[in-house]
Amino acid sequence: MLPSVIGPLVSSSVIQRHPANPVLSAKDVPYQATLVYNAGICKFQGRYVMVFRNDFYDKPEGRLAGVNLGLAYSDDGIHWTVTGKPCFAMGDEENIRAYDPRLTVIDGRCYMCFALDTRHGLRGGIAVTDDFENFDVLSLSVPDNRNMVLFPEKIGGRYIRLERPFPVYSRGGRDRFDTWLSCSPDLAYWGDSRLVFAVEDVPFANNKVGPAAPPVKTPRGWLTSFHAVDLDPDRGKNGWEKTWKKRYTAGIMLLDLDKPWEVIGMCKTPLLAPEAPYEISGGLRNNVIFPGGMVLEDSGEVKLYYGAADTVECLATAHVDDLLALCTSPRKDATR
Ligand code: BMA
Repeated sequence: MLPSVIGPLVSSSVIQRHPANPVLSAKDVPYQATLVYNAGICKFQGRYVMVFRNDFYDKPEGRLAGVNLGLAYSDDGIHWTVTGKPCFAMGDEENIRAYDPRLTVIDGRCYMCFALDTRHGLRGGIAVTDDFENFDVLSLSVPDNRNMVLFPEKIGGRYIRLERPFPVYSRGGRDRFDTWLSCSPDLAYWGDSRLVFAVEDVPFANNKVGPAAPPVKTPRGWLTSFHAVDLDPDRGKNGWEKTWKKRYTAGIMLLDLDKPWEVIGMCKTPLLAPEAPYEISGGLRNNVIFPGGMVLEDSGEVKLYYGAADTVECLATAHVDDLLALCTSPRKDATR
């Protein structure tokens, strides 16, 4: 049985929010922008690259006018310059909007996973680019699936992605969404799907768990962030939206290097829980932390980028050894 209410949550002491937060917001964007968040980030050709989600409104707290993906570059991963126009949008009779990009560099090419709302369901897409101007869409899943992230290298000769399908009917007609993994010979055809971990495995979730940033390789395993969602029916308004009863936290785990569907160790408390002012107030949906990018520096510093309150983009840092030391618990816990 999942708990009906999770209660207060705090962030781990090993991670620090960057004093420059938010590192990107609508005021940094030279075209129509309102909510700038849930970015994918990677190091590519000597620079940090960010592709961010931009929901633009006719006026603040007004009506959603559209969604596109913007592009920003940085030399230090902290200060960003947004280019003059959005880099990606998918809108036509069938496709409504692409959003929540995640970037992974594999063999020198940059791959972008994204969610795609369509008139017939929610699809997960994978595109490739070499210049962030031209994108080739390589695959689109059947509905409903999203939050795909690619591992940065082939494992056992196959490309691997984490993903979060939406099994509504078979999980009791409610949100009970888990994290899965699929394999591909070519990034177009996906199969050999397996469950990686479920809502029941995360003590700070009672609603859904999904992939966050693409995994980072360490000698001990794939260091992998995830998002965990709890719902509390007693929560009130919590943002511009009429009512917002969910909370999104970031978790951390380690996956086996050769069998990435095996969780070697999981931290059973949140890595980041909403606490800072830009996470808990003033946003479209407060209490949301949604990581989409993780960079491991040569110094051992890990930069974790996350959307906050579905409104701005933020950065938190930790040492890789401290993150690995958190990933100790078995996936299945006798208490749940
Ligand atoms: C998820 C996605 C994310 C969003 C989050 C919190 O389902 O829509 O884009 O950040 O909800 O609203």
